[in-house]
Amino acid sequence: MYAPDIETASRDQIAAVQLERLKKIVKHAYDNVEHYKKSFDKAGVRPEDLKSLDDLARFPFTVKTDLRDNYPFKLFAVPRERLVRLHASSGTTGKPTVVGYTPADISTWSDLMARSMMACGARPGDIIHNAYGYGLFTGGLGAHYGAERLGATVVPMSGGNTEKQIALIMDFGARVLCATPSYALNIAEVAEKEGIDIRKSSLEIGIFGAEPWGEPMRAELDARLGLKSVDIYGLSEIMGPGVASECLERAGLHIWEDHFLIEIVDPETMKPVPPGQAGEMVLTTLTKEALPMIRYRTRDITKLSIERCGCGRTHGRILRITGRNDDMLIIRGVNVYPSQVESVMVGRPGVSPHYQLVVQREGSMDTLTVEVEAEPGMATSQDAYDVIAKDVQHHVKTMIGVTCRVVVMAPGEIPRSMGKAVRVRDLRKK
Ligand code: DLL
Repeated sequence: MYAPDIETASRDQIAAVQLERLKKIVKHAYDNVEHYKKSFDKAGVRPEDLKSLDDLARFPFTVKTDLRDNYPFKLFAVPRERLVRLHASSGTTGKPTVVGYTPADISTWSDLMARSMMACGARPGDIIHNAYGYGLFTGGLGAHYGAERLGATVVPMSGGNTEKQIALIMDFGARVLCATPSYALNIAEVAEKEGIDIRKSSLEIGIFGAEPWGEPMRAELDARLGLKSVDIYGLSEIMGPGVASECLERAGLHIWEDHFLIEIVDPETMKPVPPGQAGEMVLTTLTKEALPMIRYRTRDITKLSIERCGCGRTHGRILRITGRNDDMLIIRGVNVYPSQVESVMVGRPGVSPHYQLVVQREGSMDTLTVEVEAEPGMATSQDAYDVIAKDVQHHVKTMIGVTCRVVVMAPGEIPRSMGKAVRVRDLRKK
């Protein structure tokens, strides 16, 4: 077990570190960012009002549109010249969300990624094959710097060129694979097609994140890649990957509370939910210089547990993120998360774990079509496909209560992801 002092500090020690850092960061934001000055003044609160961690609840939330409204650089708390890196997320509409880092921010991020990777089972001296996309997305460079900080040898592959990825994994002897779960599945599938038994490779650990995935997908990835899949979470607005990560217990993701203060709130009332109940995760950065985020509404739904983990770490654990508020589809009044459909699909006989949901409006009715793919080697007759369609339709109905149309496609017909998979085509918005 690896756990430097702060990872096993008592809850009181963690709270003391948090309060000291929180006071500083709130003042830093107020003094240097016009947006925070205005919003705190409007809410009638000042940094000096922060006497305990609970006092944070008096401060206003920050939301994604605040980043867009202050595009590109107006939320930065340091002069632009002090930034050494920018990242951005494309977003589906409008301007991208821009984030920036000082040298100290990059160093903290590297530390936390190294800490996360260590918790996931990576070790100094490992070869880490990094298939997260490099570029404006934080996954590639985040994992890269973390792997170097850990003392590993990083292979900076980025996404795509899957045959070559497989060849290099086999030739170099990577022990750790970093990728989105959907791309990891793609790697497994291409290896199988090429007749390469990647389960016999040197891979032992998969550090997978950046999109929702569930236990059935974990079992699938463990089996098809012959490794132990571990979940890592993060978001650009707060830092990038490494905000939280599982340890080898695989029982929730440790959120690194010496750098992030977590609240779980009811997304309707914005009041804290009772302990152990699910709600929206709100995060405050405690150490970010360039882009301090005070009470940022992540839109991610989870639960927090502060019970001590079997690994000995004391930092609270969040439950796997099953979906974002924004991803939730409302179909004929029923709330549907793509991840619920995924849990129906993965491991179901006859279908492969690739799928897309197509939502349309016919007259005043929403319709849901689930596009699935027949497993390679299945009979391709219409009769065989009808049996699959009926089976999937029945299980989706049982799981989420919505009757859907199921279209069975031939193996390989659903687009494969190189990064985050596109699971939904909502044609109602057009
Ligand atoms: O996805 C950072 C990242 C890179 C995390 C690599 C892990 C590995 P963004 O592109 O800003 O940053 O997207 C952040 O992705 O709010 C979640 O909705 C979702 N997400 C990230 N990790 C997970 C995960 C990166 N492990 C958004 N499980 C977040 C479920 C995740 N959803």
